[in-house]
Amino acid sequence: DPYANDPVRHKALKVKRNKPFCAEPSPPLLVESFFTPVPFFYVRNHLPVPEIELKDYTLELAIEGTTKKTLDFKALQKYEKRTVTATMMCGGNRRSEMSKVKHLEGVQWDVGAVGNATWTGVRLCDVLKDLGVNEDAFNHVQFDGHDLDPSGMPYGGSIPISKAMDPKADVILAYEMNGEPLTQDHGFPVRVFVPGVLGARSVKWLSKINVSKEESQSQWQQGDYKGLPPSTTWDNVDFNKSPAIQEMPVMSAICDPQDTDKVEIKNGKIKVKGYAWSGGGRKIFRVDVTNDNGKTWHTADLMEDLQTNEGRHWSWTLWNVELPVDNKSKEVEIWAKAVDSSYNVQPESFNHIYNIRGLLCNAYHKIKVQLKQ
Ligand code: MTE
Ligand code: MO
Repeated sequence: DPYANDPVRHKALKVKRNKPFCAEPSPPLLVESFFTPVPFFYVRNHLPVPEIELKDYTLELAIEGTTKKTLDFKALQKYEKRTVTATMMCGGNRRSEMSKVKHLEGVQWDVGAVGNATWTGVRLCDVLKDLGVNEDAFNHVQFDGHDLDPSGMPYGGSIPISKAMDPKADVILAYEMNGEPLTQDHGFPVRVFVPGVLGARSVKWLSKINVSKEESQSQWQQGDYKGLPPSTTWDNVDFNKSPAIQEMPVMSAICDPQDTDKVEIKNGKIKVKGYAWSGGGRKIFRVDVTNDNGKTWHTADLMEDLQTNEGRHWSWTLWNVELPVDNKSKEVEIWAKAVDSSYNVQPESFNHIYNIRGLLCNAYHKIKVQLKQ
C-alpha cells in the first residue's frame, strides 16, 4: 500500500476520500476564526504523501529544462523571510452542490475546501531574479512536487511568469503555515503558495521550478483544473480547447447554520454566518442574503479586512447577518451571494455553469433550515 506511511490526521476533518487523502472541516468550525487552525485546514492530495527529511531536501531551479542551480533548505532560507496572509481554495470547492444538477465524478466537497492562513517563506520573485531570469523571454513558471504517480511522474502545475516575477503578486515558497513549519500533509518542507489562484497551482513538496515558454505539461495543468463548457460530456471533451484555471471567481458560502439544521429564533431574527472570497486579490465589497427567494435582501456585516493594499486582498472575508423571520413559518430557505471589487457577482444557479469536472462551483449558496418554535 503506497499510502501506508501517510500521516495521522485530526478527527475534526471529515474524510472525503482516503487514498489519496482528501478531507475538510465542518462549516461552522471553519468560520469560527479568521485564521484556519492547521489541524482543521482542508487537505487535498492526489498521490501518496512523500516523506522528506529536511537534511535531504533539495530544490532544483531550471530554465527550459536545464538545471541552473540546486538549493538545499539552508540556501533557500538565505533569501529574505516574508509572510503573506491569504486564503487557499480548491477549484472543486462546493462540488457536491453542482452534483445535484447532474452526477459528477470527483471529490464531493462541501463548502470547506478552503482555509485562511499566514504563509511564510521566501518570495519566488527574489529567487527568480537571483537566477537572472529575463521575464520577457518566457511565459510560464512550472512547479513539480516530490509526490510521484505510479509511472514516476510528479504532481505539477504552472503560473504565468508575470505573476511569478511580480513582487506585488506575493507568490511565496513557503516553509511555514500559521507560524509553524509546514506539516507533512501541507507540503513539508517547502511548497509554493500562489495567492488569489485555485489551490491546484500551490504545489506541495516542491522539488523543481522550471522557467519556460510553455505551461506545465502535467496532467493537472493540461487534462484537469480547466473550466469546461456546460454541454461538454466525457465522450466529446477536448481539454486543449479550454484554458487552465488560474484566478478564482467570486464565491461565498453560508457556514452556520447548515442545511437542514434546526435554528433558534431570537427577537424575531436568526443569525447566519459565512465566508466570501474572490480570486486575483479582489476585495469583497458586499454580501447579500435573502430568506424570501430574493424579494428582500439583507446586507451582511463584513469582518474587518486586515489588508489595505489595493488589489492584494488575498484573504477571505467572514460575514454575519441577522435575518428577520416570520414566526409562523416552520422552514426558511436562505440564499447568499457576494460582490467583489470588480462588481463581479455569483451566478444564481448551478444549472448554467455545470461542467463535468465540477469546478468553479460559485453559484448562490442556498440552504433550508427548520425554525424552532
Ligand atoms: N501539490 C502536490 N505536490 N500534490 C498535490 O496533490 N494538490 C493541489 C495543491 N498542491 C497537490 C498539490 C490541490 S488540488 C490543492 S486544492 C492544494 O494543494 C491543497 O493544499 P492543502 O492540502 O495544503 O490544503
Ligand atoms: Mo484542489
